[in-house]
Amino acid sequence: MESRDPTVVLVAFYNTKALGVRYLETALKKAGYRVVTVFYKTFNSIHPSKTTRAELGLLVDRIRSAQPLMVGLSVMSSMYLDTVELVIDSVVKELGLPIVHGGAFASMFPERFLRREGLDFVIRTDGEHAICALADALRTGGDFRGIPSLCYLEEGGAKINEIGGLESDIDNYSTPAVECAEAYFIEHDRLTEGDPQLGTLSYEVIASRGCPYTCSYCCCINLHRLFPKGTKYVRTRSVSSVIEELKIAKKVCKKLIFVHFYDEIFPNLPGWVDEFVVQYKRYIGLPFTIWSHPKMVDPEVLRKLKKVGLTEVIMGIQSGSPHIRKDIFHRYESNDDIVEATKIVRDSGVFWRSYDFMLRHPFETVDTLKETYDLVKRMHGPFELQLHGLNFLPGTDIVQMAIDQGLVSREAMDAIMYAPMEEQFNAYWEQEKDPDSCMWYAMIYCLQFPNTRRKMERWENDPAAHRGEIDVQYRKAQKLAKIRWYYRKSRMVLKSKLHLF
Ligand code: B12
Ligand code: SF4
Repeated sequence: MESRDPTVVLVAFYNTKALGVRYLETALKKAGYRVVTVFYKTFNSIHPSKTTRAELGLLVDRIRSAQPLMVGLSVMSSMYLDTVELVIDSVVKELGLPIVHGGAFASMFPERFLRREGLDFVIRTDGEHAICALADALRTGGDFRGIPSLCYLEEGGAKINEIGGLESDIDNYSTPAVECAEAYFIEHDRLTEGDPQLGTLSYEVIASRGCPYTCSYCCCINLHRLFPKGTKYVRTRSVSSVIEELKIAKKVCKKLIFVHFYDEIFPNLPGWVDEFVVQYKRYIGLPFTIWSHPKMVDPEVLRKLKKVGLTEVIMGIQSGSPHIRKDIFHRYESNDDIVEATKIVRDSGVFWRSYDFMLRHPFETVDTLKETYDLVKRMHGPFELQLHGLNFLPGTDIVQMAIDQGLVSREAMDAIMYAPMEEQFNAYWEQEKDPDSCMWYAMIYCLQFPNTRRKMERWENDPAAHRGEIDVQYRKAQKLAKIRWYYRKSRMVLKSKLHLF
């Protein structure tokens, strides 16, 4: 027999860890609601797939039996909108329930989700307070129109309320539900009861919200522009709040061996790291990874973090071309800053160093690829290179730049950004068909391993004469990368079990 407490169903898409939804669960439970959380499919960047009819049926049945006041959909990304649309249609047609949408993408494009008179809502940015206020209004028949950050339809069109009621001290949002009370996981036409996060090897945590930088391909700056004037670019939790969350994670996720900090930039407030290292060592003691930025690496901080388990630093570099970085990506570090940052990270002795690049996009030329090759050669190794393409994301500044420069038409851009997810993940902008572009890309990749690197350095003045050999070396480097992946994972497990930091 289902409980009759006022209930909200929350749905996370392609993300079994979904921090946003877990924060909402905490807020709603505190406000007296029963929360049923459905993790709808898991993330798979290699073989992404749209939902099936059977999965939709399972979701509808689950929602029906929970008898909720409303259903909350977390639309963090535009990459899986085809599945979100199918879920909306099923919930509307078969259940006729109010739906509230939230998450980064819904915050940027609320009107897209306001299509049914009176029953659709969007909450922009932080959802904790607004979702509770909306649930209260629906439960009591109260007036929802004045709720800050809420969007809804009224006669004459969409009503987009000002964003408001945000906490500047985000500790006030408490900690996310590490173990959701009533959780279900739907994948491969099956529904499993229980929180899928409990079986994880790695726990994902975020100690702050926001980012101080303005990269043109990222939504962070566009989201920040929505906030009321004066909202800080970065809001950081206290160390004790983060440690409380991790203590719970350690207790309930029995197989846990490492922690990922998903902060855009690891907290750098005065005193924060000093307090963190003491508490992390005392209570958590697991290896962990952080994201960093060439302008933010600090040898002293890395040294302190390494002592208590920092085993990997992931840093976005994106391009070796100063023009692409500054004028296109809006990243203002110099090549010298980047080389120096890689030296600091290398000298810190952190076990693993991964550097991200976005290559072969419409702004790229063979000359800018050569500049990346030259920069990577100067970087201090060893390191892992993560070479990505560029996914244009709706609402980011780079989209308009590509259109204004005549590189892509608005129609073609929309067709790509809103294509089915499989096609979006494979959008590599035709450069993979250009032989010179492929050759320089392969040469950059080969700089990761001493043997393949030596060959590139030998051939770099006349690479076209060695095209076939470069290709052979590239395939060799790809195999080496696979072996390295197993080495890295096994070392991480050992470090975790034996506390080898
Ligand atoms: C951390 C992060 C990740 C982590 C997620 C870790 C986790 N455990 O959840 C990882 C690395 C796995 C990840 C993956 C991806 N991400 Co990401 N990610 C982020 C990042 C940096 C922070 C998100 C976060 O956790 N914030 C903290 C939580 C508390 O906030 P929140 O999620 O926004 O949730 C709050 C509100 O949005 C709202 N809310 C959220 N859901 C709901 C639902 C309802 C009903 C309501 C009312 C409110 C509401 O309330 C929440 C609490 O306040 C954002 C950038 C950003 N500023 O949002 C990008 C971001 C969301 N990611 C992005 C992308 C593209 C992706 C990927 C598609 C990348 C890829 N190609 O593989 C995948 C997709 C994953 C997925 N299935 O959604 C884009 C989305 C833009 C877009 N148009 O698609 C962003 C905006 C960054 C960017 N590049 O611009 N990501
Ligand atoms: S540094 Fe990272 S999170 Fe910050 S704006 Fe740039 S891409 Fe986005």
